[in-house]
Amino acid sequence: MFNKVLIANRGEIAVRIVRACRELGMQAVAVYSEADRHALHVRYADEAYLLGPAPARDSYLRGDKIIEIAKKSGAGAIHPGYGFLAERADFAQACIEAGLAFIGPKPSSIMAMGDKAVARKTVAASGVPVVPGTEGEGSLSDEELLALAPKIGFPLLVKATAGGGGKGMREVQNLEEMPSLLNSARREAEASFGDGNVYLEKLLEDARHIEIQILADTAGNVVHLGERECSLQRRHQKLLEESPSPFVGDDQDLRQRMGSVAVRAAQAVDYVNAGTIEFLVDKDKNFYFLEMNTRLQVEHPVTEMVTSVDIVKEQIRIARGRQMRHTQEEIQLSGWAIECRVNAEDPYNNFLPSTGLISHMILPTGPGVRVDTGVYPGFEVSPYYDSLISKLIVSGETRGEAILRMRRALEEYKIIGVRTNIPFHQLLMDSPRFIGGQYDTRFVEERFSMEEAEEGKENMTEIAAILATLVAHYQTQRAAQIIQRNERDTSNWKWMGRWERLHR
Ligand code: MV4
Repeated sequence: MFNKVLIANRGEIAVRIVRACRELGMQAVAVYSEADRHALHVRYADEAYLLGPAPARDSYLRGDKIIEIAKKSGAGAIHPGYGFLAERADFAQACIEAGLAFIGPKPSSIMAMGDKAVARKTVAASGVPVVPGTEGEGSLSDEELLALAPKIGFPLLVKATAGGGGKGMREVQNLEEMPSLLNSARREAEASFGDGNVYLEKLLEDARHIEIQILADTAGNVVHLGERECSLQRRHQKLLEESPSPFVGDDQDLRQRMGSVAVRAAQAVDYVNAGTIEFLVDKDKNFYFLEMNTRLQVEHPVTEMVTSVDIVKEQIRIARGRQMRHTQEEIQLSGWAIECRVNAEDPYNNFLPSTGLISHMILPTGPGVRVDTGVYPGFEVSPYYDSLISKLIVSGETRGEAILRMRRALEEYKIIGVRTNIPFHQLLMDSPRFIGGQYDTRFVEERFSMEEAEEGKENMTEIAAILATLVAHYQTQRAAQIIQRNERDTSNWKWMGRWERLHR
């Protein structure tokens, strides 16, 4: 059994995995690119090995080199984190063939969920509700798709079978525009995934994006850890996640039904380790399977905060063949957690990535605050990888407490040297729709703008100033009235004397 884990990743998630290894008494091996020589995950690990040049294909995507380093260092397992090699069935298979444990699901599960049309068919056969659309898993020709479209109904979505994350996705309003949209979807899918295959789904409008975290061990136990609300996105990049979902709220029946459907979807592909089932939930609380992410996710901390389950340690235990420590009955959601993704990007300039040296940084701390970060003062943010530099997670007894805590933590957070989206999160925390939990997947792109939110704030200071003036005016008037009454009634000094005797 392994006692040393190679972490095939970088940034905050690599640091997070090193911490889990430490707490389990295991050695952690880091790998890094030339741009990451001074990265935090390298400093925290017990050993670190250079992979190659900065571009991911020359470093963090070099599965062959990573396996070679794992063997050389005496690591018995590889944790892929998220992104990079995390959902590559061929890499998971290569690990196993090299005698290394892959801390994640079986290659066959990754494969089945990786093809979205196969995933739909597989889970639907187990009784999991899917959005109405094309059935079957084979490649469908344009002629077949055009014939099926009117039966599904418009508007509909063309989706890439190799897709996920919105790439190769097209909204189609009518049959006339469909041929050209099919064409561009196929071209984009071919360019992104090397696979131009597509399928169709009815478009669900005004839906929420809610996902269920599951854990499964090799003994066949599968549990769910409740939901995460992930509807706050911009161009398919999540910006904020929370658990529980304000939409599910205290509807325990809905939570329980989504949870057991998620467990069923996992069982349909013989799932082991941590995974996430994505659902679309409409306003009538109907929910539909979208896809399964066969990896640890960025937003796993919000689930950790409300369940007290350490998901990464659980992943490692499961990979060591241990049975899960929790039964479904033992898992209870308690309190509320919110995560803001802090990205090195300029919210005032179309969220353009920002790079450079972090010269100063002060992290928020105190009650209910957790920061998972891969950077520190003196670190240079490079343009080679995604712009996530930190995750700010807060928890509270209630959603209200969590929001107030997030505001306080965002105020404490100081990063000098790169621009961040912290101002965006601050405005979001003041937005009535967010505070009311009234948001769906289109909120950020269609109903939120930095300028408008700030405009509102300018008005607010004006309104506050007017109110303060009015209050001051009334107070002066009231003071004047007291003096007037005293003139008629009795002197202030007599009144004071009486008052003092009464309160002796
Ligand atoms: C949908 C959908 C509505 N109806 N499918 C987005 C990425 C991938 N995970 C699936 N996604 C969606 N699939 C049907 N049938 C809405 C989304 C969606 C979305 C779409 C457009 C703009 C932003 C979005 C955010 C989340 C989900």
